[in-house]
Amino acid sequence: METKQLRVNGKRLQSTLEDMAKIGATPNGGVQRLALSDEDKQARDLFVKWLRQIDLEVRIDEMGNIFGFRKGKDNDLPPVMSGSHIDSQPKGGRFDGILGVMGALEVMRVLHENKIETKRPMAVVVWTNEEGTRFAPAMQCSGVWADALDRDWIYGRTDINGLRFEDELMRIGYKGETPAQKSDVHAYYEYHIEQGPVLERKGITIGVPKGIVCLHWYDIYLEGEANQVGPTPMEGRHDALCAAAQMILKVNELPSRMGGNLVATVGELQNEPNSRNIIPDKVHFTVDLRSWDDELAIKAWELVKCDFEDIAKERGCPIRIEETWRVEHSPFDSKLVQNILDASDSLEYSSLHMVSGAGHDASYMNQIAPTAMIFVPSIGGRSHVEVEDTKWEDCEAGANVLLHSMLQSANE
Ligand code: HGY
Ligand code: MN
Ligand code: MN
Repeated sequence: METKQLRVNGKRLQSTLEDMAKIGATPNGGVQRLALSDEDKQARDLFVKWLRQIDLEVRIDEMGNIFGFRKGKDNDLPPVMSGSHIDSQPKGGRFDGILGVMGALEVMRVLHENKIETKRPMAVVVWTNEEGTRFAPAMQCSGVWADALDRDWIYGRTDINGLRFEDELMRIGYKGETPAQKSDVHAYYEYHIEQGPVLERKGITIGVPKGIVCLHWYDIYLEGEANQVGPTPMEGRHDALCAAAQMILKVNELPSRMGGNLVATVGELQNEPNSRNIIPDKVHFTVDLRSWDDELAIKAWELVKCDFEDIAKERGCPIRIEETWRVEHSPFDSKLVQNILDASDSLEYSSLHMVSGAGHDASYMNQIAPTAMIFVPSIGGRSHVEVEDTKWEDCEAGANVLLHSMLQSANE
């Protein structure tokens, strides 16, 4: 068949997504597949089985990244790669990450059953721990592969129960032999739900991000003085939770203080001893800052860090600040972006140039290879929630655009 006529099998894509959604299914229709959990392992095992069914050469590296390689006519040429992540948020959705993995798998299935030979080899990839919710930071293992994050630092990261990344990776049997080291990649495409409201609001099928914002993650630790809430006068208390509360409001005010073009969020908080009749003496909370403008995000951080130090002093609550992680904003490769726009046009899908406010493994891949992304609408603009949803016909449309964008790159 002429490659221009090729289309993905939308029903098969839907059924693979439905099969994956059964793994870690939550009562309200979402998924919980935390990185390196048993559910993550189950989904990985199923994915590897599917790779082998279409004769892809499977390689698993020392970070648990899974690659499925498809030969081309000239296997000395750098491959065209596509992938995303299988891990999810604690109460995550059925499309975040997994749509990009299943979309790339569907592309490989179409090429396999139509016996399409491409000039270049191709590969589908699952990056370990994109979410960073169990083991912070995010995009860890694409970061190691892109030589932007240190393998042993990631190996030593612990979850809230003190379990180490490396031990959990070994426990699920995915600490592979292959070094997690970058190699030449001709083009990297990542297919993903938009996770925002823009495409749905504008009635557009395909989002084509010009790039991804910068992401900055910080961890704040406060020490107070615990005491019985009854007899202890308000005067002279060192209440770590009140100090945190003031700081959290400062984070929330930051975007307007900086004149916009920034989002700032405190998403995680631990409070000890977390008993209603004890003044809290240990608090940890996280700060997530994002902007297309890296300098603005750094300026915002310097500003709010001063506020934190003033509040800590005023309340007599010593503070420890960890500048945990920063990844620069990533402007995508204009040629690959054009490939996606052209593929959308030839398939007669509407498309829109936009920016990704969500982080993706493409942030790191963009540092070492020509990279671009394909978005499809999120219903209600919701994501990282159990109600996350995307129309099946949009899933099919995005996979068709991925198919033809990858073919364009694989034959040049
Ligand atoms: O944080 C993010 O945007 C992604 O889900 N890791
Ligand atoms: Mn994602
Ligand atoms: Mn996510």
